[in-house]
Amino acid sequence: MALERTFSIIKPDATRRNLTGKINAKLEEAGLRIVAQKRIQMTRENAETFYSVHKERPFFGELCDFMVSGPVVVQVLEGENAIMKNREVMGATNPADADEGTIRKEFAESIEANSVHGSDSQANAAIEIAYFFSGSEIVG
Ligand code: IDP
Repeated sequence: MALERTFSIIKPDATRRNLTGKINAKLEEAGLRIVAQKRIQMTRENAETFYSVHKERPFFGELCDFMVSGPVVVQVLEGENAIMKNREVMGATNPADADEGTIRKEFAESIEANSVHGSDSQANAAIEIAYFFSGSEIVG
């Protein structure tokens, strides 16, 4: 199996409720190593660029409003099959559909305010990591 890196965001609904540590514990318990992490305030431009794949969707404007509504924690996670593993520990997009024990089942407020983001492919992980981190900020 390949050692992979994936990009993760702890979203504003979770930072607002002071859940960064609890979410990080879930990630680490799943075997993911946090090799870069910083708390930032996204700009509107950051949010629109980050979610540009969804720009035609009806929820795009509200999603961008939500992503700039408070601080986020951006992270690089490393591990065997990190992309799939993180998607598993995150749970389904809609917390109503998420499995027991997942981050979204335990913490998400709604399909929009669903506490975490995780890259869905190697290509997107590389793009998303490079957008938020320089190479020297990632220490494996
Ligand atoms: P993912 O985060 O599980 O990969 P995506 O379909 O890529 O899910 O959607 C990106 C984000 O857009 C979701 O995490 C959620 O915050 C938001 N979102 C997705 N679907 C809806 C919706 O139907 N209404 C409102 N927000 C949504």
